[in-house]
Amino acid sequence: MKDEILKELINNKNRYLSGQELSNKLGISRTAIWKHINKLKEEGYIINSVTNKGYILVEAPDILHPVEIKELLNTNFIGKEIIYLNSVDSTNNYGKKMAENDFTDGTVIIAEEQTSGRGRLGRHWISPKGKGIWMTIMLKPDIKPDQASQITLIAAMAVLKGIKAICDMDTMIKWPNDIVLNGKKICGILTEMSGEIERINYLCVGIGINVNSEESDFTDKAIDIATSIKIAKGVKVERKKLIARILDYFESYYSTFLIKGSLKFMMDEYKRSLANIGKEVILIGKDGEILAKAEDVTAEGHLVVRLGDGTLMEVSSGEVSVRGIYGY
Ligand code: BTX
Repeated sequence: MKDEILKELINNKNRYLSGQELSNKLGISRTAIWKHINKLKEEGYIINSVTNKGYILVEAPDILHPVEIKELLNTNFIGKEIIYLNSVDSTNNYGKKMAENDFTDGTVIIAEEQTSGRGRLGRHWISPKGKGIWMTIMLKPDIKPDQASQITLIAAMAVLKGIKAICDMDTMIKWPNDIVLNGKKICGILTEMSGEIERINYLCVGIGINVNSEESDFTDKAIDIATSIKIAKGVKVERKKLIARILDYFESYYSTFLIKGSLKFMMDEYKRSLANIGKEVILIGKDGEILAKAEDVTAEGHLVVRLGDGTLMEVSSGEVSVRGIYGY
């Protein structure tokens, strides 16, 4: 009921809503309305209450309340269901546990803080409270398991476009799963899959974005390679708006991908946004490290590299980890 009241207040931002009006609409007593309003105030919502006029929302706190995010969304299924957590070990872990008992396609898990945020290969992902976007999009795509890594490219495009739209900043994609700004990592994507040889059961698309993190939020080691939108821009960014816009873009690219069955439709745009094309890279695989030059990305999402002897080779993100020689 508290969420219903918040929704009414958001949709009537320009006028006072009387206790009676809310009571008639929601079918609860005016005293109950008053109690819920007090709860919202405790959560940080600034609501003016004026006798004989009613309630008006003056300011919302910087928390990722699902009701507010849903009001900003323009999607058909992504984020129609949002699970909001104050603190969690990892939103991807939460998603996997949730999937044991089924879930609605497009459910998004959002946390204010991750205590054991994960990168690839068990690496740690720094996720301080209230500073970033730590979220997982849960999907049930009818695609082959070997196409799963292509969803990472879609997520990267969606983040890049969302940041451009909301923050007016140009970022770049470091294939396959990072977004970089001024040569430093601003976002990482971790796509995990549960499936069989021929079929995907579900995907967890984990997205971590350093939005309002300060330099002091990063470890000494990470600060050399990481940055945040706030550090670069100098001002705080509204995380809710950024989440909504990223999810809008994600649904748009993802739906087209499912219809067309390929990423061809977005590859020109994707390649224009790539930081590592034409750059020397180190491919780190199970057999050691190879020096190569990144030349292209295929519609299957594979990186095409030229080896020292001039031959071309296609690598998938599952096989290698790519490191730039001079930053990104
Ligand atoms: P990655 O393995 O490419 O990057 C991890 C590396 O990045 C770390 O070893 C560290 O050097 C550096 N790093 C750690 N934290 C940060 C940070 N906040 N910003 C920049 N660099 C950092 C990238 O893995 C994939 C990360 C996905 C994170 C999301 S958050 C929501 C979801 N839940 C979860 O546990 N992981 C994903």
